Amino acid sequence: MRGATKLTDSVAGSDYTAVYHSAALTRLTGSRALLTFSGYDSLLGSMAIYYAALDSDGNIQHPITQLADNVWGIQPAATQLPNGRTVVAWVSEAPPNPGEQDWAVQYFNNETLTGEPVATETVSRIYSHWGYASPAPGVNPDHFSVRWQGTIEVIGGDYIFTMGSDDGSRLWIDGELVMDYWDSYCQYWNRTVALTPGAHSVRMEMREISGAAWTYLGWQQDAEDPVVTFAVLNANLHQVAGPTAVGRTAASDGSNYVSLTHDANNHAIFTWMDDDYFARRNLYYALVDSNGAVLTRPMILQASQTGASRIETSFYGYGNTTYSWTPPAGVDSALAATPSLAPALPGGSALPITVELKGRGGTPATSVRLTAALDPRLSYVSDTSGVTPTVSGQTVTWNLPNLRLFDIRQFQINLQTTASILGELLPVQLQLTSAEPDLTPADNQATVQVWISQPLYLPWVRQ
Ligand SMILES: [Ca+2]
Ligand SMILES: [Ca+2]
Repeated sequence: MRGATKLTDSVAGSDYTAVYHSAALTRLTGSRALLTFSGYDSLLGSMAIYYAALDSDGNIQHPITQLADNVWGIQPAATQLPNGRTVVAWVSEAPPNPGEQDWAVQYFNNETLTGEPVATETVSRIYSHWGYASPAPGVNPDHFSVRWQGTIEVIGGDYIFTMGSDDGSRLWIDGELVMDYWDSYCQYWNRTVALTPGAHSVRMEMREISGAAWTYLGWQQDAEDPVVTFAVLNANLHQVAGPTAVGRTAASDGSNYVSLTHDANNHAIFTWMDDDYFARRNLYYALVDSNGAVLTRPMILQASQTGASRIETSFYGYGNTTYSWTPPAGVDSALAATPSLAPALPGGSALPITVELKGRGGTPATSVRLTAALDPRLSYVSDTSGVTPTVSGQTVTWNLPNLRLFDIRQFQINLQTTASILGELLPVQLQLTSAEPDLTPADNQATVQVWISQPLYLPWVRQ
């Protein structure tokens, strides 16, 4: 057994990393565990998503790696698919940046980008912390300037650009100067820019006067609703797709927690909840493949489809779920009746019987019929189904609408009795049928015993 071990003090060039919320552990093949968490990146000045892998001895098998920056996301969850790829998902306050891309970089040994560059390179992010050192071979540690040029692809809308540098910097989008802080130093600046869908050219320049130097450029859509976001790691835990938004949560009060599981076909299954623990009426669902393609955009399973006023889940609906379910192909209806013992006054009314009909199969049940066979000493009075039953002798028959998957219908049946012997039990046999054969006939029947009984009120004694 290994004692508690500190993973790290800081990551990604940050001065420190503060982990917010709880970290999640996911079991991986090869006796490994994936640790996912969100942390505060002091260089970015914002939250970022991180992951790392441990081996079975608790040693770091894959170092802590930043998966997405500037996300304001919390508590990422993960699931490893049968093909070895792993999907990590989290909730952001805005759609993610379009991911890494090529930026052509030019370094100049002056503060004014004058003359020929002394060094060039291509980087995938504008995100560097050079400290007091030179940013590239042949470049001064002070009194230098840098130009980045690239093209970003956006889905369109208002985008918040965050530019930061030590010392000054300025930003052009499609040739227009949108931020100019050339004479400033060591800060972050924001500007919201409306962008049409498609490609836009971006140019950023910075200058270093002296001391430490760093730089950053990020952008994200200006959105108010939380966004479920994911990325895909390959078997070696290198990022191969994303970050990608599966779309907005369908309700503005979507929770900040997402759960993940998978099926046998290498699909990651996303579910998340409404935020209000006491009034959760919606469960959201989306399906993603191992290449990062969104197969099913977010859809809602409503509480009305489960018959309860809210959906019960684990804490905040968060976690790495381990279970997925495919409805059986065919018709499977089910019947329940409560109470199983329904008290009745001698020669009077019985406590109403509540029947509940459920659709559990992938195929709708048609010609749905409920029959109640009453004891000879019972008679039908009324019900709340909205359907007028046929009464033939002691048999009451309701012809009901089709029962689809997740349908739940409840109604009450009021009965009267002629029996008067206390303690007598009068059976009511309930049977649910449809035009199709039922996959599990055993749960299509129920019995209620009407119990002839006398209400007895005990005196209240006060000491
Ligand atoms: Ca400086
Ligand atoms: Ca059944």
